[in-house]
Amino acid sequence: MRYSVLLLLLVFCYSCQVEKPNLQRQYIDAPWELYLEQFTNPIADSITIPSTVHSAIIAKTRHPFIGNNENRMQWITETDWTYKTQFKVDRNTLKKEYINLNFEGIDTYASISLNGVTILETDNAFLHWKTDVKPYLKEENELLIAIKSPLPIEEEKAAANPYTLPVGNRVYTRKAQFQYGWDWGPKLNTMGIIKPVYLEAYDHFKIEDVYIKQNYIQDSIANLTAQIKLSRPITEQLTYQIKVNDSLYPIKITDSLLASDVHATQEVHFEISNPQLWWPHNIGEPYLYEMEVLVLKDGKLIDSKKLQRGIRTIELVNEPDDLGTSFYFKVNGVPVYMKGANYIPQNSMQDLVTDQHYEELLSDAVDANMNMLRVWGGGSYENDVFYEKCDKKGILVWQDFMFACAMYPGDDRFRESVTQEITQQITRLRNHSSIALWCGNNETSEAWKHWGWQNGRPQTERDSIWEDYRAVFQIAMPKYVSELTKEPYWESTPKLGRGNPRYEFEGDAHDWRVWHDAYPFEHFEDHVPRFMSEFGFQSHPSYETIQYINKDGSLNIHSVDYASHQKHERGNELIQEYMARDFPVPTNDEDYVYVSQLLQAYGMSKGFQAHRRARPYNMGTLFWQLNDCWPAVSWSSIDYFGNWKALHYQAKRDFENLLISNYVKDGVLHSYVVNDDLNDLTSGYSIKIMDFYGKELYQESFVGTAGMNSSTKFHHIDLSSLDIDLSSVYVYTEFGSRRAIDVLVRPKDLKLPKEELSLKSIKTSVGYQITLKSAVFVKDAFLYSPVKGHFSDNFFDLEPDVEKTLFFETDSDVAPLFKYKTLNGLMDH
Ligand code: BMA
Repeated sequence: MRYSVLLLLLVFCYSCQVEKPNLQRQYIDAPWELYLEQFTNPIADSITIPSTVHSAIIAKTRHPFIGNNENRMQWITETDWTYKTQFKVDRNTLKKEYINLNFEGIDTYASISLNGVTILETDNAFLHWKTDVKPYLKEENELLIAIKSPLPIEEEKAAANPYTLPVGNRVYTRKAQFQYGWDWGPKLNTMGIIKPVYLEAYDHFKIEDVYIKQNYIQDSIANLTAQIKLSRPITEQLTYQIKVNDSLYPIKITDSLLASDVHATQEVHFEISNPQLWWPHNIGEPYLYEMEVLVLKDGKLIDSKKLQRGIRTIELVNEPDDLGTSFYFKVNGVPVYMKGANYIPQNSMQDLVTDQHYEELLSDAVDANMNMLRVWGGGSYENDVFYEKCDKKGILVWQDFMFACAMYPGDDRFRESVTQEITQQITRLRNHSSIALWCGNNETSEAWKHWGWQNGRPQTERDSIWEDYRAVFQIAMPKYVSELTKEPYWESTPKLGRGNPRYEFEGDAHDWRVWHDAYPFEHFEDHVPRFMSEFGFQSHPSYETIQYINKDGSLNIHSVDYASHQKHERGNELIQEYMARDFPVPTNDEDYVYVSQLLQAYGMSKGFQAHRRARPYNMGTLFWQLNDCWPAVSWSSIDYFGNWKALHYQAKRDFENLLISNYVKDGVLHSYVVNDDLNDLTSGYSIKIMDFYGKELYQESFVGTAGMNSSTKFHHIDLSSLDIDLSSVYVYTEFGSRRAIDVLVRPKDLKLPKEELSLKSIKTSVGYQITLKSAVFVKDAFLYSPVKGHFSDNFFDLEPDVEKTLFFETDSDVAPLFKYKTLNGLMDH
């Protein structure tokens, strides 16, 4: 029965595809001109959209990412700018019944006029603006977008507010908050047409939005509803059709002949039998269905919309237990341990981020075995391409709303604008299977409670500020998230600041005891929270990035140029302090940069492993931060030019589903196996203690089982019972496909011998194959080359007389010179 319905549907749908679509879209993307003042000479022309004023004028001025140019470019933010373009519209388009002009993103305060008529005033960079232009559009048109500096507008708004809000005037403008300067980013407060501009012309009506709502999955059936919103209410009967994988999949449509309701929406219910579920990539396949919704009137196709949709459930389990309150995600009913990082905008001039950048960065996340990224609240709701790629690659997204480290105003326009913003953004993103969580803000609740912001304020003022917080994060957001989506809502990250002793036991945590409070890295081992949503440590970027920052092209990390790219006031001091605790401190810059990366990877690895060992108490580890928005000293694991730091290679190792984790506590070596796969693994386990020349001093082996989705303690060794100099040995552990190499003392205390490394390389079709070998144990071998490329592995240890093969991928035709550094090379011999 079901299959006969299916066949009829196929035949019918094929015939409607040949119909000419009713909807026409015309992008107004080039060429635009940019003026300092209207109607004089343009400062830049041939501009394409998206555009920011900074990127548009780089060629005429200087690059804000080089040297300390940033300081000399602040005038750009203080200036008003006008974009102008001319475009033609054909007669057929002009004859259409409805013609709208769409601006998917304008940063921020703009007055927009078409052929001399003001058609729009904008004040929120996170809104999609749309306006009817049928009355004003001609065959030849002029479009003008006059953007005002946000600074005086914010001052006016601040003056109208009855009291001063904690962090300055950025809170008055709905635009990416990091543009005002952050502890990893420049003050590059830009303006522009940051998303596409286009005309949409149609007769009758168009589909405004389609939401494929997943009702339930039961008895091998996925029950779904397509919520279809039309551009206006339609009283005549319409035919709705749903295609899934071009209808080749068993699909059953229940009702499909209906008029839209007064809200112009209609719901069509359908089912998919034996659905293939979507999984994060480390657990299964992120399978996506191709879906298409078609709306016909009197047998004629009026509009259709295609999308890709995964079928899966997501739950946030936040339940009281013996130890506090859990915080973990279940995907398709299975608890999934989250491994990943916090994502910030990839460029201060966000118009410069290409699809290729998204592809590379998100592939790098998958390569490092990450299954979750958090889109941090001080940046932007990302472009569609970001979420499309996360859907395809099986990366879950923790989506913050764009509010960070501040208390926000509560005037009518602000609230109205925020309501529009959150409903628009949820509606835009809710079909993405990657979205796992909607989170109200970054650290706003923590800041209010623990950062001294209430000090000296009268009670009435405190109440009023908190009321404004409640209105958005406790009332509006949870209401719209639950009305518009099925994904969970979390009010603020972290749940509790580290000033609250319960932060380790409830909800998610940002543990900045390491770094901001200068606690030793071992803190991560003794204080494991339920879900670590932020923790981090800074390092210097690649040599390429340092040379780019310094105007003289040098590797000098003490230059004035370079100093302006360290935005944390105690940053360099803290790196130095931690380095002296655990590593030899080199005196030359080139070695110092190398050790700073080892230090970051070393400290963060203690966290990753402690968190994973502690599952199911802890169910997630997201570090601060994946990427950079400009060339800088920062917490990132990948620098602005896409180079992996030691941390990214370390995360890749520590985030593999199967992890051997060894650590020393009070003279005892504890050995764990963590298995994130959904199968038990029984295999031979072997642990050896070896000296640096390959002599075995201790060994133990047995067959063990690492239970699925759990952490198991396999073995321990009381080191004091062995007659071994701990600074002259390494530990080799093997289980299943994994091998781990660990040392038993701080790196600076190792008595590493002089290395004798041999390096051979042979050309391959995509780069070079490199083989390394050493007669003695080598710690932290780092390969580098002046030729741009990517090493498949780096910052690794080498066992004596064991060959290591890796690859260097490059597009360059220049034969690279491979150089290396090792920790052995930095020791006094
Ligand atoms: C976190 C983030 C950012 C900040 C980082 C490092 O709390 O939310 O605000 O950049 O710390 O200080």
